[in-house]
Amino acid sequence: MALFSVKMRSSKGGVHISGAERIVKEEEVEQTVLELLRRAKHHSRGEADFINVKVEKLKKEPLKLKALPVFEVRSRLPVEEVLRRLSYPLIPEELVVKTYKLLLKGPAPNGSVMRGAAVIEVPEGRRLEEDRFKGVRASMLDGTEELRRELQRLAGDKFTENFAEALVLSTKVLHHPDVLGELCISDDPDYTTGYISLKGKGYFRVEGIKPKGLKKGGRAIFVKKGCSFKKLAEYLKGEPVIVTEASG
Ligand code: PML
Repeated sequence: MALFSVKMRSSKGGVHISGAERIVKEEEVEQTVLELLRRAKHHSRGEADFINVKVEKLKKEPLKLKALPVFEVRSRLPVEEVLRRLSYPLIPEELVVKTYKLLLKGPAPNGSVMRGAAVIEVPEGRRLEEDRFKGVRASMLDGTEELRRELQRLAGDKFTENFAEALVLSTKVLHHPDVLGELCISDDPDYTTGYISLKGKGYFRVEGIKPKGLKKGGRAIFVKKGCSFKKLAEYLKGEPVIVTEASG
């Protein structure tokens, strides 16, 4: 049966407001386009003056993945210390802290938020993305309704749409053999829960990862030395992935 990718992105005055995507059956395309349009129009960050919706037939069957195991981190330690402890020994402690500071500062060359993720080689911290404004974006992904229901049940009042989407994205990112981890801080000034995902461990939600009101943030993907940026970008952008169920 033919499957379609439906992608939406919206902006106001040239500034990104929201984005979402789904992978759906042919008969669901119309309904999905409407849903994403509605979402683009009514967003907490304001009313969009530009909305782009793209519908594309998939050229291959999506990979079906189980979501990363999710952990809620509760700690009184400073965030930097939490990240250090979680990422040891996969990612050098100083590299994870340096990357955290970079995302808070704005990782693009002019100190703004990047459009996609930075790619950071472990252990030295060399940045591999060719364009430091653009970075690389993971796309062609979705989660099933079953996953959503399980996440709502497991996360309870900590469930958010951002969480479900981020878990799907990070599950895809971490599935690549060269990826060791991903650090994410939302650039939404009101959304202060971020995460670090680590290979073989899971997705760790960190409350208060940034101060409320800060418009900075972004994503960083940690990769093994020798990782080909080109091949990683091809996988992240082009390989369709559906996350079917939660872990645990
Ligand atoms: C974003 O939407 O910009 C990032 C969302 C991060 C979600 C973290 C979580 O709630 O688990």
